[in-house]
Amino acid sequence: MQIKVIRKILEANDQVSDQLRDMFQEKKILVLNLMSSPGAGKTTLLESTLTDLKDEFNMAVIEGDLQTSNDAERVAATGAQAIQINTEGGCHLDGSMVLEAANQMDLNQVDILFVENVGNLVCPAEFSVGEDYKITILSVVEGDDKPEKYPLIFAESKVMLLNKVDLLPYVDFSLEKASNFARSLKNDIEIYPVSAKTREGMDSWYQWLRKEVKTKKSA
Ligand SMILES: Nc1nc2c(ncn2[C@@H]2O[C@H](COP(=O)(O)OP(=O)(O)O)[C@@H](O)[C@H]2O)c(=O)[nH]1
Ligand SMILES: [Mg+2]
Repeated sequence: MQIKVIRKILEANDQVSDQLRDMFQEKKILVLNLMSSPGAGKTTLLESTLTDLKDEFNMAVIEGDLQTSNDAERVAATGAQAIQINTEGGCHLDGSMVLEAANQMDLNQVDILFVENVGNLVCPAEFSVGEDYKITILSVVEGDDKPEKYPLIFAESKVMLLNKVDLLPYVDFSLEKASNFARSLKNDIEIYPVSAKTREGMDSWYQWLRKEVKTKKSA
């Protein structure tokens, strides 16, 4: 019985996310669903990306958190259009929340829409929000066994960003071990070690964004 209910919830979400996907496709917006545990650096990565690529792309952000509009304020300070969703206890964003937020935004000239999901490595993986790709950020302070412990989110992701590499000298984290686990779950996952703080490695991430925007526009 419980399984049926869960299936119905996921099916209802798939319908809304298909609607979102059509809307985003029509406008040729690259939509990226950013997922990670709390504190891995999603908002910091957005702040750096929005600042560094400001002159190249029109970017907008939908922020998801249980409470507060802190993250929307942080990203809006870069000049990007940003809107905050508060899930008030909900552990992930779903299609209908993102649809409501998207309807309040001006997406006509937007090239990239980032959706910062609620911080955890479990629930967000289950729910599509109409994105082109899911991106998972794992920071090096969390331990290199996380892809093995939370396989679904990594198996669902197009890209894994290994953030906070500036802290590698202080923690026991093997980039190779984390990467190998992630590849065993998804063999073509793209992996970029970065520091959203010092900008180390960020150029590879930016190159990936440039490539994907181009593909989207020509589709
Ligand atoms: N050393 C270091 N700290 C970082 C980096 N990225 C984020 N942080 C810090 O990690 C904390 C959480 O970052 P935040 O972006 O709010 O994470 P979020 O919860 O995933 O959005 C903040 O104190 C950031 O300054 C990084 O690349 N290196
Ligand atoms: Mg955040």
